Amino acid sequence: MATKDVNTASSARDVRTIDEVVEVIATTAPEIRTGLPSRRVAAEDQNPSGETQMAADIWADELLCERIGALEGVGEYASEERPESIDVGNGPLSVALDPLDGSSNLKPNNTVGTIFAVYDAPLPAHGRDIVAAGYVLYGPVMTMIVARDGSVDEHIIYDDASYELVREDISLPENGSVYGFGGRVPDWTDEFEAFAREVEQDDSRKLRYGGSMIGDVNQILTYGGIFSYPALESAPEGKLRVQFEGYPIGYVLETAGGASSDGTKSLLDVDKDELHARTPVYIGNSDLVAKLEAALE
Ligand code: AHM
Ligand code: MG
Repeated sequence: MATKDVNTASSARDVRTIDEVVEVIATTAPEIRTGLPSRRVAAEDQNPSGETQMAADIWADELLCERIGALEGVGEYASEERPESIDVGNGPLSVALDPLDGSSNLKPNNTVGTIFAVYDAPLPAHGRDIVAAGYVLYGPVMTMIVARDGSVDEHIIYDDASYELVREDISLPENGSVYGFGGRVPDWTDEFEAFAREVEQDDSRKLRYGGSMIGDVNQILTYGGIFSYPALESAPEGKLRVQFEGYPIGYVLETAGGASSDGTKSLLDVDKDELHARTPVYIGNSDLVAKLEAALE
């Protein structure tokens, strides 16, 4: 469940490559945001998870693939939008992206994000191989969260592609005050529904669910609480993907002193060897995630 026992980069070369990946993610973000207005339409294709892709998903993936793939220290690139990982060089690190998380939010103009994970292993990699992870949140302000070297930092990204560190070593606030749970309520398991009702009983907590994991997770990082896209009766593995969503968000939350779980163990300990495998996702304050695990037992 909770640890601060996260992996970090060991060589100077890997540290430099992570710096470069973060730089690409930050400097490409304003361009992605500028390109969204004309790409809020469904594309003809489906992604490997069988979901309709938006034109913006495909475009953001291609743009980021080209730039991340050009970095010398990166050997493999994969994303939620392409079936296989691709070789992009001889570097030892792999980068896995959800180029536009929550892209169904483009139509109603709600929050979307870009999630990244850097693995010190070939893809599909294991959660314990992550050496850095984070995300860009395209909200009223563009912010970037980066977890690496045991610290979670927040940056503001400006329209001219410059970015500024605004918060260092973020810790999840205690006494979390927000919660957000995905999936249809009638599709929740009885155990999860009972847990959700218990969470709601505390009148200091408010429901916050926006349909973009990154927007919802950033609320948890700001106010504390619990987010989940749970195991469903119709989908015991939930919806979110291990490599592109589960591991990176688990890494961010655990580095911030919170907890992550697939229902029984840390997301970072999930063993799935298929690139687009899914997992239930539960993240937030350690006490709430411990209660959740007890409720699902
Ligand atoms: P996506 O990466 O294809 O956008 O799908 C992931 C998103 C998450 O951001 C969010 O938590 C979830 O799907 C919302 O799903 P739903 O629309 O079923 O509530
Ligand atoms: Mg996603």
